[in-house]
Order: sequence, then structure tokens, then C-alpha cells
Amino acid sequence: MTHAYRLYGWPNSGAFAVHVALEEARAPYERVWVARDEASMARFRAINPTGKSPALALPDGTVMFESAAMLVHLGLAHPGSHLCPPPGTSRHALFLQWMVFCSANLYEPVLRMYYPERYSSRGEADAPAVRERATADFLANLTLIGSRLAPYVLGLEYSLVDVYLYMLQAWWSGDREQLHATLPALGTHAALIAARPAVAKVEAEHAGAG
Ligand SMILES: N[C@@H](CCC(=O)N[C@@H](CS)C(=O)NCC(=O)O)C(=O)O
Repeated sequence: MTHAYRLYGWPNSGAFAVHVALEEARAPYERVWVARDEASMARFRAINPTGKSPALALPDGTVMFESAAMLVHLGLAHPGSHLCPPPGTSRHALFLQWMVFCSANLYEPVLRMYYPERYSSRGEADAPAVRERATADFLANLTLIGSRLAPYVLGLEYSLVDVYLYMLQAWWSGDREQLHATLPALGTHAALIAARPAVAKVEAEHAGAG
């Protein structure tokens, strides 16, 4: 019997990139949308103590949280799908660098943009200032990674860090067309990634559920 992965989360969250990775790997998986009511969240916290989306149960039952770690793991666990450079190579080192960069420097300001009241003891009172700073940080870090696109993050080699970047840039709270006009390489990158069948499939599924 083939044991499947089980991806938990909610639509249009960090589960998106992991969902694409499972599709790209052609791995057997089950997708579980978690409802946000108290009882469902209590059940989810028993699986994933952070209570954040996503969580990934591996085929042997091990449960992971942290989306970047899931993407690295899936890339390594499915070498035949060529979703990351071979481990131990300099290309893999750069893959790890950009995965951590995306998690620490793009996902992090996104959370400050969307949940600004959590980042000050004054709550809502400081939310506009927290959001403004987060937006500036997100844009600065997007500009840095955007300057390296040729056309993918790793040059001519597509990898799961492209899926991660695609998901994160889509969370820009401003005008996306304007963003791509300012950072044309990012616009080209987004169009390339959106055209991948796995991405289009997952995007339609999340749009239909969200
Ligand atoms: N570092 C975590 C962040 C996960 C995260 O914060 N996910 C968001 C959705 S994109 C979430 O669960 N938000 C709900 C909340 O914080 O209450 C990861 O990369 O998996």
C-alpha cells in the first residue's frame, strides 16, 4: 500500500507552495482544509502545535510545520522530480540560502503586514505604523531577490524556491501590476511560474475554496 502525504491548512495560505510542491513531485497526497472555528482549531493544534497553516504529515506519519522546511524536504525526498539542486552542491547551498531568505525576510514581514496588532503592546493603536514598516521591509527584500532573477532564482534552473517566491510576492497588499512594473524581472518570473500546470491547478483549487 502506498502511504500518502497529508497536507493540512487553509486556502491561499502558506499551504499553497507546499501543495504545488506535492503536485510537482507527483506524490500521492491528501489535502485537508482546516476550518477556523474553535473546535476545529483545537483538533488542528493537536496535530500542529503552532496552529499555523500549513502542516504536513509525511508518509510515515511524522508531522512537520514550517513551510520552508517542507519545501526543502520535498525537493530532497523526490530527486527524480528535479525540484531542487542535488544536496552537497554549491547550487543546493544557494537554494537553501534563498529558501531561508524567503522565510525569514519575506514571509516574516507579510505576517507583520497582515497581523500588525500582534507586534506592539499597544495593539491596534500601533497597527498603521507596524504595517507601514512591514510593507517597506517586504518591498526592500523583494527588490533584493528580484534583482537576482535570471529568469528563476537559481538562474536557468527552476526549483521550489521559485514557487515560494511566487506565493509570497502574490501577498503584496498593493497593486500587483504596479509592483511588476517597478520590478519587471519579478513580473516575468510570476508569469513563468503561473504558467506551470501544477501551479495553475493548485491556484484554481485554492481560489475555489477560499
Ligand atoms: N513560519 C510559518 C508561518 C506560518 C503562518 O504564519 N501561516 C499563516 C497563514 S499564511 C497562519 O497560519 N496565520 C494564522 C495566524 O497566525 O493566526 C511557516 O512558514 O509555515
